[in-house]
Amino acid sequence: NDYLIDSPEYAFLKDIGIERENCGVYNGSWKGSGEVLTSIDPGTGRKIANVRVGTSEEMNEAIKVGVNAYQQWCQVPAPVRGDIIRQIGEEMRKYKEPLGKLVSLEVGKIFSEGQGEVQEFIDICDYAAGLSRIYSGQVINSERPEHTILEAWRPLGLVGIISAYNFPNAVFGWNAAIALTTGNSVLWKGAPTTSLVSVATMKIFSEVLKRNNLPPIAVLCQGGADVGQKLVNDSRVKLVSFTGSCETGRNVGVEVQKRFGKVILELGGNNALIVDQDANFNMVLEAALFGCIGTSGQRCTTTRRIIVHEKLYDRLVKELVVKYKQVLPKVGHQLDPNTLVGPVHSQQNIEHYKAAVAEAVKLGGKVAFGGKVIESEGFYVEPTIIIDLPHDSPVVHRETFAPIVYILKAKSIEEAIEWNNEVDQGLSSAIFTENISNAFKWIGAQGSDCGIVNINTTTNGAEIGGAFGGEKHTGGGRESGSDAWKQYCKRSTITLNHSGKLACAQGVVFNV
Ligand code: UN1
Repeated sequence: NDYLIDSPEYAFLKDIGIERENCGVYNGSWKGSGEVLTSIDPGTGRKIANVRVGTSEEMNEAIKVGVNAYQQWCQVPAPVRGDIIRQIGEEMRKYKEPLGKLVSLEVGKIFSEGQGEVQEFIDICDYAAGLSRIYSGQVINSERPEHTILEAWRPLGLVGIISAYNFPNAVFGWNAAIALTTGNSVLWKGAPTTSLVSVATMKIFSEVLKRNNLPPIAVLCQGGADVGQKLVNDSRVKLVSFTGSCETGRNVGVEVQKRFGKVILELGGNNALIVDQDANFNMVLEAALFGCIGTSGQRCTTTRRIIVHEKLYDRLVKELVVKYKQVLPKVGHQLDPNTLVGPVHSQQNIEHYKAAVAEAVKLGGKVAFGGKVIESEGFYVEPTIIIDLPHDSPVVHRETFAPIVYILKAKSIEEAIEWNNEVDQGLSSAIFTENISNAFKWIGAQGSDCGIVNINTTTNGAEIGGAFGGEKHTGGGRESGSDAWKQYCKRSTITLNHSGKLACAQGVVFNV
């Protein structure tokens, strides 16, 4: 019994269409002639199942299929499109438990977080179904008599989605639900190490399309960098929504811009939680715990820095260490109900963790808690607190995708905000304060420069209703709620002359 899928405990995988050998390409039918990837359980290092991914030629075909399907889909009335998305949400509801369990198993996140991720997919489908009936343009007053200016939002065409391993289901959901509702077709490449989630999600998705006699308006091509490159460089892909590192995202942004395509970039974060001197201390402790070590520190919104007022510094370090001590026995397999912190995703995360701790110590940091890899068959590290580093140490300014937090002591809220903003990344941020002036300073022009600017709640765990994304090296894109849907559309300004006479704007007279 080499593979987990062969043991009865993992029979739930079959309920969501996973087999021992899977195809990683869907373009109306399932195929894949690239290399075989073996998905592993980061909690044990054991094999789950295999996926034969696509080649760049198969990516090329998937693009063709997606573009063709678009021609039909863009003519379907928006509320009818919304109803299809509603049905997809219903289907995700039906499979929430086994699909969420697969998310947990393949990523390494605990059961409730795996379930929570599929819940985000369901929520965005509900949102998109409503959006389909209300998203609209406007009527603008014209300066010319009997003229009307209209603004309309039309689909772009085929939208490419490249998602990361840490949210292998929800990130596709946010993009696909909104892109499809606004009349686009979508082409997805998930992270290679979470190919099973891509396959299971697309199976559930495609059943709804088939049942409604729709062409493959959502296609999938799993694969490596060459396959991703094809998607990025192909001008038939009108928008590329990319989630991943700042480094790769910068290249994606430049490549897509070269061909005047559009991008949505959701890149790294270096999210700070600021603790004012009058903060609700118990709430800070809870927020820090979930923020720093939830999802084993592998959300882009994870709290990476705690910037605390000097009056509360000693107490916070002391009490957070006590909390971490209580958590340590709860580090374990992601599907064990007693686990609070699962493994990190791969050996690579372990290497990054080790390098960051070593560098921090070399730079004069002190490990207040943790700091070591846990020797076991999976990929486990100790949740880690590092103190005494200068706020601008290189390691503090870098995003390490692991449960490490740097606690920094600040003299004032002004200084804390300055440190919050001095990093390259600009995704999420939070302040804990009861002081109304400081709260308004935080959300004002000289406050946090991030896309997410919270007060008295965590840096992570954003809801789908708001726009999700960040500034600076985080890439500037926005997904999910608010008016993020506009990015999946082209805007047409329509001047309509119903006067029967031609009149130039600005009073220009031009006739012979
Ligand atoms: C991510 O880590 O890629 O705010 C996204 C959150 C989630 C999304 C995280 N809703 O934590």
